Amino acid sequence: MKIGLVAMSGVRVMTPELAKLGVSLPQFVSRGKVIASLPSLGLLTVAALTPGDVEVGYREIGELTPDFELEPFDLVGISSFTAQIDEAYALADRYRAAGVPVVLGGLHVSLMPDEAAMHADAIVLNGAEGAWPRLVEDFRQGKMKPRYEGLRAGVFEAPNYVVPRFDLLRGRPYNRLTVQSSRGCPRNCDFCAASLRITSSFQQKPVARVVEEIRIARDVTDNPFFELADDNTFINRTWGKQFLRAVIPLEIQWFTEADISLAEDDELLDLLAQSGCRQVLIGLESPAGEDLAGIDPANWKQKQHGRYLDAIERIQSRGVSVNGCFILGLDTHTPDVFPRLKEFIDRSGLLEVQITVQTPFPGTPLHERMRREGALLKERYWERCTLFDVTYRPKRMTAEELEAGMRWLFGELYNEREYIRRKRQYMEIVKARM
Ligand code: B12
Repeated sequence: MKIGLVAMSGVRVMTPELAKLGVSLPQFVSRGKVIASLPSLGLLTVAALTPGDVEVGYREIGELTPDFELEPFDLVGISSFTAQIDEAYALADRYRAAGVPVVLGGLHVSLMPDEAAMHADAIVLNGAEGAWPRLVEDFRQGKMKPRYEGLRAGVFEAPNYVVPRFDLLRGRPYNRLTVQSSRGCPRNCDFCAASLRITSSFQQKPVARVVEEIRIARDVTDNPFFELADDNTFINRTWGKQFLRAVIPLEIQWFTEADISLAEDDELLDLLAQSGCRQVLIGLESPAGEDLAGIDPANWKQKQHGRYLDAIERIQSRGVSVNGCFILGLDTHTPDVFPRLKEFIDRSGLLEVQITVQTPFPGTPLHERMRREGALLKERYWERCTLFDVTYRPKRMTAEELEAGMRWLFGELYNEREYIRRKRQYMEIVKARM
């Protein structure tokens, strides 16, 4: 028996002006190209959960073309993010029309199960852990069910935990690989459509397992840069310090996502730098604290806002850059948010910034609220869930103003001159501490 595991790859932007602008903005494009080559850690995990006597083919599809050739698999499993879900459904429909049963799983499927079920012989909700081995056995016996619920907790504990099949990547040209050290995030922001939605609580992998995965993954590619596929890595600082101490001897370079509280602990920051961490991505969200009311249930982000500049300085002075992420189009944002954000970024010393438009991903509290308020531009807009395309009527500006503001900021932030300026500022911060 041979199972095909298929991931849709690459990055997406629908708005033509942004897509066109993207092509001419050097750093934006280069970052896009670099990350677009990441493999699907979700499917490498599914592959590892597959019984050993079953052959597995791992495939990535950048774009589904009409002449795409279907392979003779006995069963196909397709992964899902919202932005590419219609391509995933189209591929599923084609396989099914050719008589090959299809299983759909992943984030979008977990959030919109009834929609996904129309394009699949079976769907898997939440993590594949706890569901996929059962499904494959059922399939073998000709009694695969239409719906399986995977685990929302305990995914990193025996017997559910498996080392993702990094060996399936051997011989392919990856210069970056992902490893996951945790799932979920206690902050619980209303817009978040990441692993938080498929877990019941924050879960962390034992340090030894993460280190082992890095070692295995490093073996299949030539000295890759590692990205932790986490939502918020350093929630538990004791774990964080153990992890960083264990990473130092590996001599890797890596990147992760965390929240600003990381900057409260000097020892953690020193270890972070020593461990080869090159950058942490942090959701700062807005240039003013008042915009953040209600984003998370405890108003945690709003309470932190006053510490942003100091925290950025403390992290970056160690030689670990901060990639500050901002969301445009929050309820309080008027058109003056664009120059205000530019001014905040100039002042912050941030080496890198990622600006995105607020996106009501289906299955999130934000989506539910906007649907209730009648703010959504269309009922179904999944292909626009790219973090760059506008999908709703903002409260204090028009959708056109939000799009125009995004374009203006793109031009202001992602250009050579601006990058050199930020780099110089960053180097000064690093030197000042030496
Ligand atoms: C790595 C990554 C990518 C890689 C993906 C490579 C790939 N083909 O998978 C790249 C760089 C290509 C990418 C692109 C995009 N991404 Co991205 N990406 C991530 C990131 C950082 C990690 C994802 C990950 O590896 N998770 C770990 C794995 C283990 O979890 P998992 O995929 O959920 O898999 C588990 C279950 O879902 C399930 N499962 C998954 N698939 C399947 C399939 C089957 C058959 C079964 C049974 C089970 C199953 O089992 C797995 C194990 O438990 C997350 C953010 C984050 N910190 O998590 C964003 C994230 C997933 N990306 C996001 C977005 C928006 C995008 C883009 C739209 C950006 C853009 N404008 O282009 C594109 C979409 C492109 C596309 N092709 O769909 C959003 C998606 C939200 C959503 N609900 O859709 C996230 C959550 C970030 C965010 N800011 O919100 N991304």
